[in-house]
Amino acid sequence: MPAFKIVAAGAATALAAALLTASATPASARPTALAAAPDIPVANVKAHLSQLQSIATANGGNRAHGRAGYRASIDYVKAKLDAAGYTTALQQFTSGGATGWNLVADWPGGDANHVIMAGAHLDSVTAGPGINDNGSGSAAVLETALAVARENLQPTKHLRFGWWGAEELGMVGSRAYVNGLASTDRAKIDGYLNFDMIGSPNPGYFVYDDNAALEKVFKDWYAAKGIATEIETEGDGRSDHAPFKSAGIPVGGLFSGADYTKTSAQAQKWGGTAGQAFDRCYHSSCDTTSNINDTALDNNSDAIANAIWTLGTATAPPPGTVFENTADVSVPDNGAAVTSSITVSGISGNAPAALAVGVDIRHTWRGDLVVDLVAPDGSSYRLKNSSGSDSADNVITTYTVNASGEVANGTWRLRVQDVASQDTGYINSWKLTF
Ligand code: DTR
Ligand code: CA
Ligand code: ZN
Ligand code: ZN
Repeated sequence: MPAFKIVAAGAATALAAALLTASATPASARPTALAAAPDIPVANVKAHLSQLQSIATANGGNRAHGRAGYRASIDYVKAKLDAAGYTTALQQFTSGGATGWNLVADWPGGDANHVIMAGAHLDSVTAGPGINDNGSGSAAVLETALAVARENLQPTKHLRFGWWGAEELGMVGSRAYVNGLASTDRAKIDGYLNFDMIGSPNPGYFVYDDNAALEKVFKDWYAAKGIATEIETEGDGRSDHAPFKSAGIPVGGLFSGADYTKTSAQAQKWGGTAGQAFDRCYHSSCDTTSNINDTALDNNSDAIANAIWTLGTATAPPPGTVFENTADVSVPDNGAAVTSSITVSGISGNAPAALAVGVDIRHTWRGDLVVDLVAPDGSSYRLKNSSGSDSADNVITTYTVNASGEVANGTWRLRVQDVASQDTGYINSWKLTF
């Protein structure tokens, strides 16, 4: 397994150094969080669910768009956030001839140009109280926001939370929110995390795979707890992350399953009942406070808090940051070119006019080799031409490339080709210094 790492050159703090053991494809380099997230008391999350249940019971048995139960749900969540010091705003929209509302809550502080957002739809179907779908996501996001306030977290990035209306009518509220954002404001959202059904009674642990870096935050957290996860494949676009993704905003999230059936293999790793739906009360009147698996709700709530703390307090790598790939790649003798890639992230703007490209290729008769740097947009920079007379071994040197025309973030590649027979070798490592 190749080890990819980001090390800060110069006087940068140790904070910016984070060793990432990447999966098959290098995840973006990302420094560690400033502070660890607190445990989210599942009892607090369940207390919100009890309130939402009472609201539904007092309002015709549901919390659906256009019904009194939805507005009462919004008022409950807003009151908690106002009391905790959030800046809240209600966004009104109309769907199906009925008025709906989104609730957006900003935690004061953090870099307004880099927003981390988490959200959940607060509406239910008309058939029932919608406690798992989606009181669970709404309550977990609410309790995470309240934990931010309790800890008086001072994140490096700006934290925003959203509760969406009319998701059950087709992500109407979240789409209204995204479409109402100026493009400059959309560009400031570094990531949107969606939580829709995270306490299913026969739970699975599914992670959205729309963005590798966001997916990794959740997968690493669950791996550290010894809980297996699967990629959420029930259908992209089936919840409020879809409008954000369509707008080009990186999205991630968690899901514990709906009306699909848990397989025996899944029951082996997660427990529960094979051959039964993850949530037998999906979109039904029995989606009440009895329709919740406390362990799944607790785990997912804690995973949400970890993601907010990790993503919200991460610091961008300082200038002079090195991105390195130490995986060996063999170079076929007199054959096709091979590449080794490095995914760069957290560097704003373009690459420098003097981008240092450190190369370490072990190869007898190095004159056989042609070496290029390929930028994320595919443009290529020749580092070394072949030379029939250069019989020395190995190419261990640093090239300086004027890459100021290239956006820094993205996947860079070192391309190496052996263009003469006999003499073989491999890429030992290479690195980019920004
Ligand atoms: N459409 C959601 C439930 C749902 C079904 N598949 C997924 C996948 C990911 C998130 C949510 C869902 C609803 O009924 O609210
Ligand atoms: Ca917990
Ligand atoms: Zn639903
Ligand atoms: Zn839902």
